[in-house]
Amino acid sequence: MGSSRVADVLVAMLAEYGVDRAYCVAGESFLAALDALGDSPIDVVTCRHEASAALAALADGKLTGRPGVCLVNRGPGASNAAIAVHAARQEAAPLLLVVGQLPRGELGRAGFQEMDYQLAFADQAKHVWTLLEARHAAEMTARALRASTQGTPGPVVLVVPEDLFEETVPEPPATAAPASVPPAFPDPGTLAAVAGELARARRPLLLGGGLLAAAPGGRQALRQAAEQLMLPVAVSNKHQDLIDNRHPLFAGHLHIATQVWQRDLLASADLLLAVGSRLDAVTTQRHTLPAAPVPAQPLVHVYPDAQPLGHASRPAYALCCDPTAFLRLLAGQADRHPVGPVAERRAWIERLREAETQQSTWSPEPDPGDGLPFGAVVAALGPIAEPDAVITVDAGNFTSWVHRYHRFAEGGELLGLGCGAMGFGVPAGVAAALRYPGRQVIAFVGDGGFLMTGSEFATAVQRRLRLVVVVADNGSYGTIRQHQERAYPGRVVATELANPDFAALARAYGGHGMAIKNEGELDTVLKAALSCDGPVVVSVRTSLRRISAYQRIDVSRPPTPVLTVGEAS
Ligand SMILES: Cc1ncc(C[n+]2csc(CCOP(=O)(O)OP(=O)(O)O)c2C)c(N)n1
Repeated sequence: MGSSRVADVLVAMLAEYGVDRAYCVAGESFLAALDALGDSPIDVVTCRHEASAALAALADGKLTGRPGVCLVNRGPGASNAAIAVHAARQEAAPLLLVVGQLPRGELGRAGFQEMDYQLAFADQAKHVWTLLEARHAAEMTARALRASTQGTPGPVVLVVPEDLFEETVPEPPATAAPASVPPAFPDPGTLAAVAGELARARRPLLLGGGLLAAAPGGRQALRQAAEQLMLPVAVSNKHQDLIDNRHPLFAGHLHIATQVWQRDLLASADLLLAVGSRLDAVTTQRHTLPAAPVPAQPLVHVYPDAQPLGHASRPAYALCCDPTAFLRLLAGQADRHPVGPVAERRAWIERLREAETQQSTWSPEPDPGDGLPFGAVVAALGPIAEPDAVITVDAGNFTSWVHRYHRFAEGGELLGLGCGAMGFGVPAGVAAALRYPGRQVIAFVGDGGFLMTGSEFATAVQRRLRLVVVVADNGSYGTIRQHQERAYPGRVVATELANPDFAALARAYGGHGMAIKNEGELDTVLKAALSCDGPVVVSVRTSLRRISAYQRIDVSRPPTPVLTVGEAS
């Protein structure tokens, strides 16, 4: 019988669980793990900042439904990665963060970069486990991977002391983990009762949640259940891609900028069926849809973890089961439970549809005089992007235009963070371009967000990725400026930005760089960007006056000028 290093065991276990890519910033505390990865089939993507590495891993986890994996150095590296741990918890997205720890003999003496990860990630990670015995390496790695996807998915931090990575254990390592865990099915009696309620409802609403996005067949199950049972579909925050936005049953996206009139219309539903959503604060429009603690209409809540069921709003029916399995079985109930009030149902669906079409139809706007309304860019890109394009969004006001005017087609995907953390757009674009080299990947970012993690454009150049990064450059932390205008009108403090020439910056990285200054250039430049064989930044001078897809502000002073290369001395 041979022996392996703990590092080899960990990497073998990752591969056994289907991990084919890991993100990192190299560090001396996990050299053996890097060495083991070098001999494995796992693609190691080296990034320029641990925040981006971990956010890219999180994006990969969202795309695949398997844990995204990131390895970081102790103390400073782990601290940089914390934003992704927080985000993965908020998003219910599977993430495994492997942290190299000080050698065991140096712990507890205020060691170099020493940190207690149990304390540091206590409120962020689902679990923080430290490997203390080489012989537990296989089972603990397996446990960490499974824990990140089971129940409510989330981040798991696995801490491995540097010296332990080098220790050897006899082969082959054994784990208690079964090859696969079958999905939990709904109770047949409750399923039939729910199907009966849905058939009788005049104005039901099916709310599709994020767990359906990465689950194999989740989107199809959602569409089929909706079609079979005549159910209009609203989608949870940042999951606008769950169903074709032009489908007659698509009723809207519950996000941070959903307008009150549309929310009120959706809230006039007489039955709410929420599937695969934890019913977080943004999706529920601050717990008004459904209302908390007592919803205005009967709520059916389906989630594979009992904890979120009834967490804020009391369900009439709570089903702790697999969301996709539930929808498939529900669709099969259609014949036994035909819709009763068909005419009223049709009228309800049409009303919702009209409202959604009305709010998402772009009509060109008069020139605001200080740059393009970003909606013009989104509207121009829609018809020339492939239906299965992956769109990633950073956080900021520019996203309001994307959500309002980009219509996701079947096969198209959206990657964004419901928790609103800036810095996700470019790393997520890198992750998507690596995962789907044949698809268009378009990252929408603000000028603020781009300078947080846009250095991963270097990773896109290094890996020669087809990635289009569209930077909405309004010379401002626009979202905060909008809040300032509301709370302290005319008092602009700490929100103005003097930016580099983003197109020139992209070229300096070794990629392509283009700029759009007026509407006339939109079509040509966007088409050129989409046909680039490598990464490209398209910098768009956007209007600060037209600060979001829903609001204008009065900009009395001229916006901060953009310095071009050569002027910035
Ligand atoms: C990591 C992080 N830091 C700060 C914030 C607060 N914040 C939200 S939006 C925003 C401004 C975003 O600016 P920009 O990327 O330029 O987009 P814009 O809002 O101008 O469209 C800030 C600072 C945040 N959400 N995340």
